[in-house]
Amino acid sequence: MLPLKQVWPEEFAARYRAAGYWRGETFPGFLRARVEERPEAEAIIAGDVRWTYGELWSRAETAAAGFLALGLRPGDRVVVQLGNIPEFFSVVFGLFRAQMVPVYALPGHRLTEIAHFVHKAEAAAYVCADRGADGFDYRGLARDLRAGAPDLRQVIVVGEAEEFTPLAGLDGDRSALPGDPDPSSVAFLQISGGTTGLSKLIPRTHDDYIYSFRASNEICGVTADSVHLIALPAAHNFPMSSPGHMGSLHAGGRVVLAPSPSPDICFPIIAREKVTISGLVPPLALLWAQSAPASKHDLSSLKVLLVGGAKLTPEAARRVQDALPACRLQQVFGMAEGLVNYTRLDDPDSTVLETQGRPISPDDEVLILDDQGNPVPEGQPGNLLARGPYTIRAYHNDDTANARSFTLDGFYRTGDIVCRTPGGYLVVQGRAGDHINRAGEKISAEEIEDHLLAHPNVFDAAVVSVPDEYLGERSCAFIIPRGEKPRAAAIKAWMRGRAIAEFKVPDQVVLVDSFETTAAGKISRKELRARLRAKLLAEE
Ligand code: J2J
Repeated sequence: MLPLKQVWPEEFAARYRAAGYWRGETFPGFLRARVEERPEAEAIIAGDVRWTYGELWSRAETAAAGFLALGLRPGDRVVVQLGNIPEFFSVVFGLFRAQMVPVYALPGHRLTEIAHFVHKAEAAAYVCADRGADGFDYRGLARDLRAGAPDLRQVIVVGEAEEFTPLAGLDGDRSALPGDPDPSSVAFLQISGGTTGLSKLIPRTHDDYIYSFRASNEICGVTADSVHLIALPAAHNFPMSSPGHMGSLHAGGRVVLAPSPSPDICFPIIAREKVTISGLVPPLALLWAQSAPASKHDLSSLKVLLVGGAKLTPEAARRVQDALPACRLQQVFGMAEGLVNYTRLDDPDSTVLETQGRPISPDDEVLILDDQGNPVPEGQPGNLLARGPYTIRAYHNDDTANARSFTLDGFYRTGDIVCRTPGGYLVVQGRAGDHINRAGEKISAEEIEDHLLAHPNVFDAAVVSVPDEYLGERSCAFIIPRGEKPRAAAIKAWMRGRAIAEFKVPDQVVLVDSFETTAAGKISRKELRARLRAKLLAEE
């Protein structure tokens, strides 16, 4: 099994420790500390379920002992695909406690993506729910997964397990549990938005990740009194760490789970639990803003609303701020690879409305370069690169991506085009690469083109992003047919049959005779996609 590592050169690691960013804390270590301080304080709330810190810890230890009893070992990777349910927390803290490594999948992922994570992480186990909030049966997925992944030793199911191992039945000898992990070791694998091809795995260490949400807590005002509503999928990096549920648990606050981010589900929860902070992607923030003024629910407890994952335009930001006057809007521009920027709670309105914030850390190094690698003049757009105490230096097991995504001196090429204001705030202008940011869900054009090319009646395919009033961006697939001309609806239905996340199915399919690339001959895919997008926009 390939070892997990994330290595900063020693001089950097020493600097980050000396500055107090990396304090040697670990996931099991910080949760145990909160339990010792206030075992009866509420940690996780979901509907009628309320777990105290003591109960969360006890459930995590039971799960941890159970994982060991099943034959799983410290260091084993475990793909976790759970929605916003309390067991998400007993499972991941159980894995941390047993020194196992969660690989975070989103509830929307299907067999194709899960099989890729299992393969790439060399996972020993898969944890899922019996059914998702949308009714999807993950046991069927698990069956297909197992058939194609003989090394997957265990499938553990929350709920009705059928032939698999039920989480509720897990138990074992707690005295067999290992001590706390090395804080510089990899705690989990997060997944990348996937600019090219399939998602890459992002190894994050205890030290670096805990620093990112501890510092985020300070920036977002999270304390033991905070009540944090998790409306986005808990496994996503934004609701996990910016400042996220992990931030709230670190602070000893309450985490409230919403089964869906819609206002009709979330507003009653905000009123009932006196929620103080939440995070949303821009389309959802606009939906909340639209519903808030006429809502019969008391939303006055909500003091901070973080919005990020995709660009929030100044006009949209104004709408959100106006609709929730008692609540401070905070823009957040982050990435699972590391760098996170926030507008600050005491920033003037113009900064909050018009920028995507500035980095968390004084030691976040940010470069804005032209395509030749030279710094652009201040205020001009350029490619954003980042290096710092919580930005990775490499993906797991992917030399090709590493060569492309990191400079020799360790900067991560974010793929984002940004400008920097004189005050050091970043304004996102777009993407250098070809991915579609569909309401915060990142879709790689290349990955979707690959699927389309597997269709017998597709000669060639190019997938582009198109501006969309609600989603921010939507996907459009241009297809040159061969043989019998397929219908657009049939292509979409066929894509659904590829067992991929629904958000990856092209929103629009356009059949064309050719891509009209001229005699000038070969052009890059990137150039081709740009031309097709321009043509579509000109015709609209
Ligand atoms: C424009 N683009 C944005 C923003 C992310 C906090 C917040 C978000 C993420 C996230 C995250 C954007 N305006 N405000 O992990 O901790 C786009 C950029 C970026 C990519 C990263 C967090 N906020 N983006 O969205 O790994 O293109 O993380 O590089 O999913 O989302 O996507 P992801």
